[in-house]
Amino acid sequence: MLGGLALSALVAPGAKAATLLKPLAVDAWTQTPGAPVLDHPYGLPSPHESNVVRRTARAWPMPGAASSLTPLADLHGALTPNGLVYERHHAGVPDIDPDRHQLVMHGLVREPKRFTMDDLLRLPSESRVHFLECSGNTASEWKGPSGLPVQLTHGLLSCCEWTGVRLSTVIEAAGGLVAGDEGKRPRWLLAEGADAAAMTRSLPLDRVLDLALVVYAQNGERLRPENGYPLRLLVPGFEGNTNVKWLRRLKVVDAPLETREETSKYTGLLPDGRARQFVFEMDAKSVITRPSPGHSLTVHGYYPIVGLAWSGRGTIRQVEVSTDGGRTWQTAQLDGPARDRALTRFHAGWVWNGEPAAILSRATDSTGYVQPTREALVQARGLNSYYHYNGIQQWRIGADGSVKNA
Ligand SMILES: Nc1nc2c(c(=O)[nH]1)N[C@H]1C(S)=C(S)[C@@H](COP(=O)(O)O)O[C@H]1N2
Ligand SMILES: [Mo]
Repeated sequence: MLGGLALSALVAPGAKAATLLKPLAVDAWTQTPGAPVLDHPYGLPSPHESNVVRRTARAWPMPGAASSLTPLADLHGALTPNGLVYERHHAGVPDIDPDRHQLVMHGLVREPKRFTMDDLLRLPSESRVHFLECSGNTASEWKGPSGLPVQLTHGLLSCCEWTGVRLSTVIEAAGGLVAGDEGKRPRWLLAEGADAAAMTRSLPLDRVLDLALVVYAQNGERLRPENGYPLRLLVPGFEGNTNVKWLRRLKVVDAPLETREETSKYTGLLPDGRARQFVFEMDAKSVITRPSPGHSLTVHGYYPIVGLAWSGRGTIRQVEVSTDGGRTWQTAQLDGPARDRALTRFHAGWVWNGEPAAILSRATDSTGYVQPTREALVQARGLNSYYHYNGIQQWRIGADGSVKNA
């Protein structure tokens, strides 16, 4: 672990003798006043961080259909800054006037209702930290190591503090659920977006009622246009697609609507020809973000292994790290108390002796579920699956210090 011996190895020999220290230079930026406060009424990152941006891995065939991925290797802590939250649009980003946008709550509720944004802002609100992951995240690894860096393998992933109104509060504001055959037929919730894709999903109401939020803010400011401004559904732990952006309609129904997004898409073809449908929760997963492909180890000695772990079914109980390709494992330290359905950062100490190595992480969640190997996943689901890949991810370290997805 992070022992005194390992830490002292970080300091160059000789630096301990204070008498040998030369004074710091007085650089130009210390000698003249800096830029005035109003240069950027809305703050921007340092220009020296201009490489920390969302990137896209592929060309999309349809206008507006695109994704951009979060630069996980360059982030710190558990939250994703708003300008770096991954994006996935099926028909581009609509430009919605918040003064004209309305949400309809109808179907099996007593008093179907339309809400303006002002109406929603007057309802009791709640702020919660949750991850969001596209179920297509890491699909690149189904057939084996893709060679891609972590931004492009795992970057359809972000974590924000979301603020909005509980779904149950919105239902209450519409008079509550219609009584009658309650308990006989489970209720479903249809959610519809106002974009040109009219993204529409059916959700099992009993599983989302206490969790889901109708949100208008992320990380303290109103939603970004690309993340659903002015309103989106947030279903903690559920696959990204169900988190309908630009939300305009919620309808309580007594059976799923079998929309395009839950039949031809977002289903998984199994080896026996059957399909998995309505697979909502994102299974426990973890990935090492540092060191990761593109980094290089430049000295023999101590390196922290840092990464992220998350589960759509609860909290992260444990993360283990291996540096020998999975033969032996050590328990990683979790940074702070693990939050429900949120990214949890982990770190483990490692002394690299200059030999080739293979580093991996494995998450266990609060239900006891352990992140599987790729082989186990393929065994269970075959190779025609695309969504919900959560296999253990390995990075190879070469004798030259290079880090590769191989
Ligand atoms: N209306 C609408 N909602 C949508 C989408 C969309 O294209 N239109 N994309 C979905 C998909 S596939 C994902 S993974 C998440 C992405 O959310 P983000 O762009 O805020 O990261 O939004 C979901 N909600
Ligand atoms: Mo997605």
